[in-house]
Amino acid sequence: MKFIYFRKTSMWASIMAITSVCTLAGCGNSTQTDEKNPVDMAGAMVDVTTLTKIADTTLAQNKVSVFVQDSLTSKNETIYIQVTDLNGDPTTDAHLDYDVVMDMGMVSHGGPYYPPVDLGNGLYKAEVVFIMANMNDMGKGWMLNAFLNKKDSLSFILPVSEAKYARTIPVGTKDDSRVFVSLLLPEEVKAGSQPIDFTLHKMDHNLFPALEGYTVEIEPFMPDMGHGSPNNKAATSKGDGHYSGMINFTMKGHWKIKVNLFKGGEKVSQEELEFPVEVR
Ligand SMILES: [Cu+2]
Repeated sequence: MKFIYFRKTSMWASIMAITSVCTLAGCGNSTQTDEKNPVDMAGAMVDVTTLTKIADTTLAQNKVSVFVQDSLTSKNETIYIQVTDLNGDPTTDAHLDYDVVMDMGMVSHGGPYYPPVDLGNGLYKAEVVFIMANMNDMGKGWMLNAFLNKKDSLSFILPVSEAKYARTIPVGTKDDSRVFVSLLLPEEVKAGSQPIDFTLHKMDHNLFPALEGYTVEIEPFMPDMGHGSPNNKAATSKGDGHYSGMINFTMKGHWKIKVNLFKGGEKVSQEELEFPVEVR
């Protein structure tokens, strides 16, 4: 475990919040499954049939299901929340909101997350940065609290394991203290020049605001061969804490991406970060 945030003063408030959500929703109602759930989502931007359902719950009039790409790890992840009627038909007039909290037993804390994006057909996209993995015997771990039509509160336990290759790393900075730098590349990429995206968030008590105004300098290198690559472009702000640049992997093999944060031409991160990536 690299980092835990102790919020002693608000610890009980957080635990009470979780307890009350569970009481309202009946947490025992939730099922945790790994099965694929084929749903006809023709017309939607995302094909739910290709996703993995990790949880669902049934209410008086609705069914709410939580989908992910494969599984959740400690990084910037996209979660899909689907609202249907009891027959499984999409609910088009639902209002959905959510937040995330990590219950670590004695303490709990939040993490960076973005407002839900309504994809239509009762499907919502939620972008969340899991700043750490669930830990054995320490509370319920990460939970997604969904609020449906401003009246039903649902609480889903999220299985978040350690990312094989670090993708969200905290670093000290000059102005924003600890900043969470999330690389959005998968573990494996293809050789060649390609876009590289990051998100930056800081911690402000229990809020994790997105950060603007940085430049994310990148330097790919092959540790085994002692060389880098030309024609890389630093990632610059696209808004909402998202940054985009270009990275050039000139051959297959094991690479590392060195990352430093700059602001106004000055290096402001206190240490260089290294993100490993396999180029196939
Ligand atoms: Cu935690």
